[in-house]
Amino acid sequence: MLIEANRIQEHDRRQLLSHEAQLDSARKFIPGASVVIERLREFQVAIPSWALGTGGTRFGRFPGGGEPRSLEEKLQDIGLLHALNRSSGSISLHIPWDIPSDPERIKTLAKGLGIRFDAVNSNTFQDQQGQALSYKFGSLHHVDQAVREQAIAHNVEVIRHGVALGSDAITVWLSDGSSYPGQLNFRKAFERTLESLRKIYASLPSNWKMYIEYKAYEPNFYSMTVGDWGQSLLYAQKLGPQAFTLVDLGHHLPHANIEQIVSLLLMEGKLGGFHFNDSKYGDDDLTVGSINPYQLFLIFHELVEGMDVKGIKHSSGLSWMIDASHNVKDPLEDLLQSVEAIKIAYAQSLLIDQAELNHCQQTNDVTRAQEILQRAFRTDVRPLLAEARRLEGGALQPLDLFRELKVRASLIKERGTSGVATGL
Ligand SMILES: [Mn+2]
Repeated sequence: MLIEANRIQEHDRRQLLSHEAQLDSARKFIPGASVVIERLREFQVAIPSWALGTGGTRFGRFPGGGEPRSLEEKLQDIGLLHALNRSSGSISLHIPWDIPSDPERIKTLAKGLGIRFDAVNSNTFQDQQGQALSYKFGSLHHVDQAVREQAIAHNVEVIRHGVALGSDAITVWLSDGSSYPGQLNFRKAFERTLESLRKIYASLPSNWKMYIEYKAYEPNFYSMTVGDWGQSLLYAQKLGPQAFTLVDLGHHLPHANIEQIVSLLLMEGKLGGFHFNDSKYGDDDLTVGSINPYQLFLIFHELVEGMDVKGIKHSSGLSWMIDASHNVKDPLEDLLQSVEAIKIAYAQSLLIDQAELNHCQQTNDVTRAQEILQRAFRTDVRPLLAEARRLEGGALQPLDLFRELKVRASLIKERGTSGVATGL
């Protein structure tokens, strides 16, 4: 299914009067509204290929139908999102779930939909059919060199697929760890992992980046070999200038101050990218902004402040990606909500008067500092988002139009109810 431009224009025409009234009022009380709109027009968030189908838990999965059955259909789904919100112009692939049989054809299809290829992801957290050696006790940290070599070869292969599609980064997330005390020598596990990562790093093209994602626990419950930002940063520093830390919002212990982590990684020039989601208890992978939008705003505040100090371009300096799972919502609706939440937090963070905040910090005016942040957070920036979308040819209200056009019903008609997206 494709959403034709005239359907979007017709929707925007119907909404225009009320949109303009809201935009006029927003412009009156938001200084620099035009600059925010311009920034929003550029901002893109990558959609992971595995988020287009219904997720599940170890207890069950309740698919809603019309799931993409191939890489082509995954691209088409992201094309739908991008047509509606003009901010979902890239895809993050997962190998081996998304190996393109014909990279040139896939590239042409993506180009036609205005989609580029973000970081490619390797998978050594599960055994694939026909795989010679098992990752039951880890991959890059495994005690058996033959297992490590197999995992290294897989990552090199992922880079090769990424090069063929025009991607320029690989994200390595390891489930390696231990579930019981005594199972693992921490130091030796770190050293073996570093040696393995060095071999993968050596095969990176010169314009590529390697993102090292950390996670506090799960699937291992006693230790993780890349368990926190400190460990990830150690690897990234030892590997070299093309290696960076990747922050996934769900991969921390409860109450971690993620905004402080972000600030310090940026200071060190080692923040590579972001996986957005939201959580209440653990790695819940819920819709971005659904549980704790204030934390998301505080993170964006540190991101924007830190990027500005370093002269990093907001839209392309870091890799922005959603990494969520949709168990009870339509995946495409959930993704529209997530992209919207990310852009709201970003736009609000642009409203912070940095000079005024800096003055408060220098004079220990704690009360005023809080007021500055919360004034920005409590500003309704949605008319600015809508205007940015309209100017880019997107829908003023993407979710409404998605429902009006009965997109899911069309996808079910096209693909049936029983198809399962690869990787799920
Ligand atoms: Mn992630």
